[in-house]
Amino acid sequence: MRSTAKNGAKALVEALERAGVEKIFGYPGGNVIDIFDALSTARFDFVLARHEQGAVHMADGYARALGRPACVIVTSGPGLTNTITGLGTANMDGVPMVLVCGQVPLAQIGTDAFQEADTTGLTRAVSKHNFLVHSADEIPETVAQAFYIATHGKPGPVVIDIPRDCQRETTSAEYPARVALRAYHPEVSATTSQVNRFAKLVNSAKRPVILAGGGVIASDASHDVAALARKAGIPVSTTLMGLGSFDETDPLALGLSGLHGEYAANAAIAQCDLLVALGVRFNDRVTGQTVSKFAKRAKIIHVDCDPASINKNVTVDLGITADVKELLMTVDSRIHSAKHDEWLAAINGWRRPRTEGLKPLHKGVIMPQAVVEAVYSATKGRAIVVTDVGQHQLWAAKRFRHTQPRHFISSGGMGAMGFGIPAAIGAALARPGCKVAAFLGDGGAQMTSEELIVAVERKLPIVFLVFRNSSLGLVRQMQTHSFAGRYFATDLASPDFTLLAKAVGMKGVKVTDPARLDAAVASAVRFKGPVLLDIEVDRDAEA
Ligand SMILES: Cc1ncc(C[n+]2csc(CCOP(=O)(O)OP(=O)(O)O)c2C)c(N)n1
Repeated sequence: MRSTAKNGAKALVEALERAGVEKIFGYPGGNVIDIFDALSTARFDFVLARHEQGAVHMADGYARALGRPACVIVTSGPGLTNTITGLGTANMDGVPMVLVCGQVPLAQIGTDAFQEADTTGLTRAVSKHNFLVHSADEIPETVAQAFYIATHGKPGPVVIDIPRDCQRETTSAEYPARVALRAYHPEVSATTSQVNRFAKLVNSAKRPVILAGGGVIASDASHDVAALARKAGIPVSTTLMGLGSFDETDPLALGLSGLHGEYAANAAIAQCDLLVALGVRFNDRVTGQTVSKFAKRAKIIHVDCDPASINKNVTVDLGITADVKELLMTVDSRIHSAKHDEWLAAINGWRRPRTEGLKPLHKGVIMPQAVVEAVYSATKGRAIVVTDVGQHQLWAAKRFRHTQPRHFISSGGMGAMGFGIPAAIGAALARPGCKVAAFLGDGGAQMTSEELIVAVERKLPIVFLVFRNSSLGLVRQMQTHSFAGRYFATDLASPDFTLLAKAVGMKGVKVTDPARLDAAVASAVRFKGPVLLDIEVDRDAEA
């Protein structure tokens, strides 16, 4: 069946509808003006960010909270270059999204035309794949392929660059019924012998540990990990990206491991005889700088959907390229019930009391850890936690007891300051009715504060918590320990964030008194719309 003729912009909009897109994040400009004209009569909810970096981080937060690919549309040149940090963040953390950008007309590519940028070159290193469209006829099929690539195998961002003349020329091309990609077949299953070896290693281990990463959440395998852990009596630690993949109120939970992780989790990994690593990348924050010392008494099983990650950073005894959920479902019947009482007792001996970090360092000054506790209790642990990058990120990661997947959203691999505000907006748009707690440093909050107004426009139930320590805290902490306290470029003046909030029509409250902290947080959590708490915290507290 041939559809009626339309221009390329309309073909794009129809293809995005067919791909299941509901919301589009973005920013207009001359080289996407035809696309925006087509959008004006389409049924999408278009979210206008205030900066293209904000649009991509919003899309990222939306995709992570919802578990579905997000869509972004920006213009050529500066529109595209502003997205690079957002793309890199999504690429490192395996977040599915399709970013469409405008391009100068085909004949002008390479002529230094106004707002021309080499999108293919610029996005190659920060996207999973990129396309440059050469005619309107290619648009529907390219959109279908882009969503396929973004969501199959290790998820990631895919870029479609559409020259302006391709948006304007006529096409009657149809959205394909099936995607046929000759060179991309990421779906791989474990062999029977791998499944048997997995079961044999687990059944014979005396001191096993599971390490759950973001891949567990991406493959929707949280229940399967919990089933394996409980049946075989295996404690579970998570990476930053894996927080929420295992209920931290479970006695088998060890919490975060790695550079900033819990002592007990790291001790367990150092002492275990089997490490079952599921959906992790083994980056340096997980393994430490000396990879040879990581889990050095253990046999290591590594299951990941990305074949390139197996034996990349850590040499393993059994590497399986497979979907984590599918593998765990297959292996389940071969796993024996077991208890490892002595091992668990040893681990329990390594646990540190949760009161650590709550004792005030200076009288009358709020401890930042107490802010996280206050949010946990006011939201009964049910908030979606979004963070920026810095000390506050680590306190939010470690002190909040994460119980559900897709409820901890943070820039893990890239560690991009400025992620928190827009990602919180994206998460709130993805999950209407859910309270979102955005943990922000006073540094990171200044990087993307232009997006606060979007939370007001949309009346989103977000509590923005700015940890005012008047410093770039995590860097200052490094200067304390590694540079004998020679502080440089880490003292930070900040605006009165409550006035900034008020300027965009948001409620803003200053909190300085430790005795008022719990009540202020509880009242902000009860508030229906967006609210910002500017909380003065102890700058000497360490993460
Ligand atoms: C875009 C970007 N620039 C620089 C850094 C390096 N960096 C990591 S943490 C940090 C300090 C963050 O300070 P703040 O936002 O105030 O949070 P805090 O550590 O005080 O909680 C810096 C500068 C980064 N991660 N991202």
